Amino acid sequence: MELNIKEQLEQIRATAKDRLAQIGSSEELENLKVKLLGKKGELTNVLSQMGKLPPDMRPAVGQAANEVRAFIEERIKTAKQQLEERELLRKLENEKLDVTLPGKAHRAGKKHPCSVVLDEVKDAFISMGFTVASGPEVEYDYYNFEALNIPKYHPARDTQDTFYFTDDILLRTQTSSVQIRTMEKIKPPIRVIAPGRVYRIDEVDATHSPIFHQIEGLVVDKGITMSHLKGSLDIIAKKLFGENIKTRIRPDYFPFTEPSAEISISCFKCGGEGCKFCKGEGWIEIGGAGMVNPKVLELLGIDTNEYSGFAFGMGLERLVLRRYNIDDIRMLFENDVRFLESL
Ligand code: 2NL
Repeated sequence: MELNIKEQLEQIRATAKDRLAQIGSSEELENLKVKLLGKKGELTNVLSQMGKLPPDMRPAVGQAANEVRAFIEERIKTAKQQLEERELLRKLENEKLDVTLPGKAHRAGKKHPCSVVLDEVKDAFISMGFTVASGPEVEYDYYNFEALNIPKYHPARDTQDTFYFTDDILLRTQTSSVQIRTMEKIKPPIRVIAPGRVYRIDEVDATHSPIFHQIEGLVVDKGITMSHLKGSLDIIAKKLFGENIKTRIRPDYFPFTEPSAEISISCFKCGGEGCKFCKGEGWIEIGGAGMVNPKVLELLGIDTNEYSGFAFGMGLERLVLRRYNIDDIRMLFENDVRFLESL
C-alpha cells in the first residue's frame, strides 16, 4: 500500500515534466496546474488514500507528497515564465514598427496664388497709408454706374455686360461702388483700396471669366494731382515687381476719371527690350487710372474747389497670371490641387 502511494507520487512527478513540455499557452498551463495540484487534482487524489496507511508511515509519505508538490510548483513557475517570454516575443514580433519605412506625407494646404498676390498688393498699399475697404457684391445700379457718371444708356455700360436682378439691382461689375460708399461715409482726406470679386457676363475662355477680382484705389485730398497718381503707381510697381520696374501712363478714357490713363509697367522679363512675354512691346498693361471726374466728387458733396483725387483699377487675375507665368485664367478657378501644389 505504502509502495503503491509512493509509486503513484513518483509517477505524477515523472510524467509532470513531459506534460509540461507539451504546454503551448498560459491557459493550458493553468488547466494542467488544476489537474495536478487542484482540490480534485491528481496529487490530492493520491493523498486521500493516506488514511489507509499505518500511522507511522504517514509522515514519510506526507513529506514525499510535499516534495512532489514543491517540485511541480517549481516546474510550473519556470514553464509560466518561459510561456510569458514567448508570448511577449510573439507580441513584439507582430507589433513591430519599422521606423525606416517612408512616412505618410501630410498634404499641407497653402495660399491660393490669387491670395498670395492680393496680400502683397494690400501690404504694399497699407504701407503707404491706405486702408482696405469692402462692400456688397449685390449692388444698386446707383453705386455701380450712376454715381460714377455712367447714366443709363451710356455706351460705357455696353463694355461691362452686367448681371441684373432687377432694374436697379445687379452684381457689381467693378469695386468702384465700394469707394463711392466710402466717400458717402467719410470726409477727405481719403486713401482707400477696394479689392474684391466682380461679375460680368462673359463666356469662359483662357483670358475671360464671368467672375474675377479687381483692386481699385482712391485718394482724395487737397492738392492731389496727376503726379501723385504717377508717383504712387511707381512705388507700388517697384514694391510688387522689383526696384527696376518703370511705370508708363498713356491717355485713355473712362467716364469716372478726367483725364484718364492706361497704366503699364516695364516688362519684368526683358526689362523693356521686348520679348515673347510682353509680345515684343517691352510694356505690360496692368490697369487704368485717372483724376476722379469732378462730377463724381460733386455728387458726393465734396467741394472740388478744395479737393481733388485720383483713382485706379486693375485686375487681380492678370497680375497673378503674369507673376506665375500661367497662360489660362481657368487654372486659377478650377482648383486642381495638383496644379496649385506645383506653383
Ligand atoms: C481698369 C480701370 C479704373 C477707376 C477704375 C474710380 C473709382 C472712383 C472714382 C473714379 Cl470711386 N474712378 N475707379 C478709375 C480709373 C480706372 O479701372 O482697367 N480696371 C480694371
